[in-house]
Amino acid sequence: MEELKKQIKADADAVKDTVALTQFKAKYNGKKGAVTGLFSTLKDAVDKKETGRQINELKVYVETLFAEKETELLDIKKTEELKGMDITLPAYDVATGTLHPLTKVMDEIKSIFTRMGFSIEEGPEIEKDYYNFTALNFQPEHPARDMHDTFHINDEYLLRTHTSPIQVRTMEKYAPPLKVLAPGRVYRRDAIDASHSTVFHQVEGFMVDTDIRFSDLKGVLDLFLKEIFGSDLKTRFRPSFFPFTEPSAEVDVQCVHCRGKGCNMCKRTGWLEILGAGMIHPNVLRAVRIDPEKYSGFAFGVGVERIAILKYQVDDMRLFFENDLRFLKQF
Ligand code: 2NM
Repeated sequence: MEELKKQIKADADAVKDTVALTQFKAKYNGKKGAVTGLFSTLKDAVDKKETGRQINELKVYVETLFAEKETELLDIKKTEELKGMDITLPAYDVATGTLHPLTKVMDEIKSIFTRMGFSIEEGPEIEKDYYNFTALNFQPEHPARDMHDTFHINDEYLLRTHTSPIQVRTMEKYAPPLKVLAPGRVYRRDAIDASHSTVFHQVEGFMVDTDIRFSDLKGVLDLFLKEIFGSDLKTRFRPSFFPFTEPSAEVDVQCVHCRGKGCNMCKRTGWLEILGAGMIHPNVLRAVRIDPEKYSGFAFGVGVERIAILKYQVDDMRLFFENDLRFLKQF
């Protein structure tokens, strides 16, 4: 038995591949194997129990060596395989999408204003005439109602032409102080060309509290324009008219292209018109039951496509809506 055990060990040590390993196991534990054969000699043994135990021990010994050798051969095989490849090579690129340029600009605008303490509110695109016009101080026959042609759904409902209805809804829902940003998609019945689309995006914002002045509006918008276009650019405010603000202003920023010198983009003026703004009209505050004697506020509105066109120097607004990957991949 001792001799056989030594022989088993020597045979196992000599195994160099899986074929030899299979043969090794067959030689001892197979049907005609040497250890298997010993079991048939049991009937003639003096101490059957002890002999049986020893033979069984040999059988288990063969199995153990077989398992050890199998693991060893697998390790060798893996190491050999790795020799043939450079595991430091970078993985193949996985194709990923990109954010739409309008989403990027929208996110950037939201980020600038939330850092100034504004919260964000949204509202329905199918809106009541009341929230889109009446509550915003547009009289039934006010000429300003013609300022943007509207997609009407019926006498009561329309596609919102600006995001101002969000502000009305917000002022109805919450008491001042308020500092809110209203981003979203809006609709106007315009003829489509390089700078007009029937659907576009707006971000409006407003602030209502005791003692809000025009200087607060100037500070907030000046900071916004410097953040989004560059801190070296000046801003200017010109008098204007909106039904929902009094006084009202158009806000210009120095041309992002020539930085104020005058070029084709700014029609040699050095300035780009970028925002509308003003102090919220007392009639708007009254419509939402805020006392204009106690509270005041400012509001502003900006076109997201307009900012994206200037920031990325895109010359045709239709590119934003055509979903051409050759265009979208550039952002
Ligand atoms: C603009 C320009 C000026 C504006 C006003 C209001 C509200 F609801 F507070 F009265 N929301 N947005 C506003 C004012 C919008 O967009 C060019």
